[in-house]
Amino acid sequence: MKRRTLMKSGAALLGLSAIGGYTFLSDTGLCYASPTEGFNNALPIPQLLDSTVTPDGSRLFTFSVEEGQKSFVPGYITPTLGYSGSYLGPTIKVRDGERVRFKVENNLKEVTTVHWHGLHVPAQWDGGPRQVIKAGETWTPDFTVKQSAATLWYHPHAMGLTGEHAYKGLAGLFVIEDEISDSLVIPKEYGVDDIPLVLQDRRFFDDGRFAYVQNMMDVMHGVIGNYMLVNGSMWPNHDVPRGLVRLRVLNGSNSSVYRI
Ligand SMILES: [Cu+2]
Repeated sequence: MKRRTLMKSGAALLGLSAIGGYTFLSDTGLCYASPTEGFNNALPIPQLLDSTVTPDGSRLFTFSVEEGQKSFVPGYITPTLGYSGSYLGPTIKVRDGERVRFKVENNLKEVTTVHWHGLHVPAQWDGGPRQVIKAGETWTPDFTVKQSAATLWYHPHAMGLTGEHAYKGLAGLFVIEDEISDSLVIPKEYGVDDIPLVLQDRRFFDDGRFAYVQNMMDVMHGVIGNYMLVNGSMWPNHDVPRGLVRLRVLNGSNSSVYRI
């Protein structure tokens, strides 16, 4: 499959009209870019999160939970949430066997948590609903990575707020490498030939705000969007080097499944 085919096919989504008096932003002429037009936005590649080595040899990663805003649809500003930025978060890359520590500062006006989705961690550092980070507070998990190479992610898991926080932009990739992944003859240069693709569908109000759960259909089936984002960008394109390219695809959507 050609890379452009993959990215473009992400746009083929169900249409959605306004339900029950809510005014959603229409996708007419916007979502359904043709194969030869649109896709003029450079694909954003989440940065790798920097770390420092602490005296005990563990690696310390620091990031924050922030409010922000971003224009996804031209002409509309959307209030967002993000990790150390306005939407999504940096990619955290670690190795099997490594002891890692984090400093996570919650700059929201409400609680959140940071859940390491797919990581095998002690319950106290899992970031589930019981590991609340209050507004203005900092959380300092500390664990040893003990699992095979994988593409995982981190996102909030606060009681009653998980879906909304993720929808507004709180999600990032968590990549583990190990001796086996080192030994494989596959692309390994992050952002160059090893490219993350976070797929998300979104629905907006006609003032640009995200339209998360609005009606019983949303509650029962999950919120299905009529706009498609890849790494937080609509209609992205990206030039890749000649040869083999690795795509790490994350379905970072709240409800939708995709046929790619
Ligand atoms: Cu999860």
